[in-house]
Amino acid sequence: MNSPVLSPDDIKKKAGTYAADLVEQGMVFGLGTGSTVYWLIMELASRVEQGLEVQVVPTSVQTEELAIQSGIGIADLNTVSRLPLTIDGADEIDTNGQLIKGGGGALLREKIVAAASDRLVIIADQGKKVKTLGRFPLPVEVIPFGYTQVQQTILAGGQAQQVVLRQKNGQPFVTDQWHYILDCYYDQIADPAALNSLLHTIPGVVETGLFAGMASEAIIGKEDGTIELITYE
Ligand code: A5P
Repeated sequence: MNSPVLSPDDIKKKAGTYAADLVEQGMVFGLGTGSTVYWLIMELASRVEQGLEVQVVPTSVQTEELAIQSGIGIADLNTVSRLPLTIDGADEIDTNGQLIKGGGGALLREKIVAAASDRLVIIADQGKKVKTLGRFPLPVEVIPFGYTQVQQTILAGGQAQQVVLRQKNGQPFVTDQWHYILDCYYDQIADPAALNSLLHTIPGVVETGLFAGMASEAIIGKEDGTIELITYE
């Protein structure tokens, strides 16, 4: 018998649903953003109906609204010391577990929550796995004031081929924290930690979508319906 070939959304559903087993009764944990996390929230919603009591620190307004609609409690990051766990999606994952995030524009809160977490578990479909980061344009969150200066500086640095202001409905896309996003096109990002540090030296850069050395594990959904579990050093 041939193995099933799951649709992209069904693969995300598998990974998201699988991750719900990491959540324990009474836990306060970080909840990411995106279409894979959506399925985790749906699974949590059904477990909440069956008596699961948890609180989440949401990484976006979108996730917060969805969590509230699903009966999941919300915690304020300012009231916790550390989070034992955060589960989030990613746009690219390299072989060392370094990530590009921010395709949905939530990278700033996602990075703050990830940094506050003892364990960052990434849920994704197999298409997100790459040898070296860079196929996906790198989102860089910037202050709207003078953003074209940041754009020019990134380009002048020589590594990015193109730096594009993200738009929505013909207007600059505005993040939950009222910033803009520059999508930066690289051939390859050989040293994500170094590029992250370099970008942070530019006045006006708030955060980058490079998450280096932050992910501890990944739950990867595959086309044949199986799950690959990866642990990073
Ligand atoms: C949100 O800004 C991103 O970092 C998401 O975590 C990422 O885009 C993954 O989203 P999907 O699960 O929708 O692919």
